[in-house]
Amino acid sequence: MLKKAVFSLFLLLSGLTQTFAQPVPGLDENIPHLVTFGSEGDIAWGDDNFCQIIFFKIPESFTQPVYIRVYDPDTGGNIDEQKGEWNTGMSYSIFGGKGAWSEKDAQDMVLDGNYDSGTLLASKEFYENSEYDEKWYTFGPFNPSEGEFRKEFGGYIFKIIIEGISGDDGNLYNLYLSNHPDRNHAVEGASAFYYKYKFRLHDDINEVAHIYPHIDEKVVSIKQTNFDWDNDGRIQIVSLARPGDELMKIGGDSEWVSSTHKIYEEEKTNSLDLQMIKSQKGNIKNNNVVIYLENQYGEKLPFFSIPIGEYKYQSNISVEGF
Ligand SMILES: [Ca+2]
Ligand SMILES: [Ca+2]
Ligand SMILES: [Ca+2]
Ligand SMILES: [Ca+2]
Repeated sequence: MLKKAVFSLFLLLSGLTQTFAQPVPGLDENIPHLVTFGSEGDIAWGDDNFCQIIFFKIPESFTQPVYIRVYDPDTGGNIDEQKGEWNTGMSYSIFGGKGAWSEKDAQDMVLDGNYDSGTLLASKEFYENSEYDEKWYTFGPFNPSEGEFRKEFGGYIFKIIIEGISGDDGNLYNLYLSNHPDRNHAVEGASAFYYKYKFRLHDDINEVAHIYPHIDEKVVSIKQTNFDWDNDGRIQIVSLARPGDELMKIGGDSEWVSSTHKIYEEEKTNSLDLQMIKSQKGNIKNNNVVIYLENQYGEKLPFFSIPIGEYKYQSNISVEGF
């Protein structure tokens, strides 16, 4: 057991897992888009504070330039969520250097604190703009060593902050960490992670979305908190120790809801698979949600775009009955 735990930890820290793709949301997550609303948005539409923070880790061994690419960075057109006229501005800022990740306010998204810590490497504002509608915009190149070096990750960390600066519409978008300026090509051994995740669920009731919080060896219980789930089905916990019969509490429109769950030995140094199964009869569309997890000390747990540990759990997902 100890040997297994040490091995999993080694995989996490050295980045030697089979992580060859860095879209956010991740392929395994099956989440269509991230969501950030304009600064005048109505939180009942599913974004509690109009900001999203995503981290990327580049392994120390990777020395070529990297790029952070954004799909549909504008707010307007087909993908985005309109309220009245399109009037939303969105800023995208990329940070590296000391403090980019290690500043707790960044991990906790403390918007009146030092969340924009580190060295600003690039920044751009987007509004409604057909030039960028359903297109990719590329930030970079960045030298990996411009990130914050963290020995425990075995590499360099970059941070992107996506923040509504005006307007009330919903910006939907995707990210990709690439080693190429004009196409998505994975950076071998890199990964993306985040502590508070804001995204759109599929409209199709048969699509199951996943997130993969990483459970380290000191976690004995987790508290999950979610916002504006619109009673859309259920969230079930699947792991080496759980078949999926334990549910996390969800709430209705504009509601914050939490539930606490014990962690089992087999789950430590692994990822949980939180499966989000839509309501089968609610016909719930455009459902934007927020979720985060904390350990028993109130520290936020990272979700990784690619599950880490002894994956994959081949559970049979039943979508009946909700
Ligand atoms: Ca508007
Ligand atoms: Ca658009
Ligand atoms: Ca957009
Ligand atoms: Ca919602």
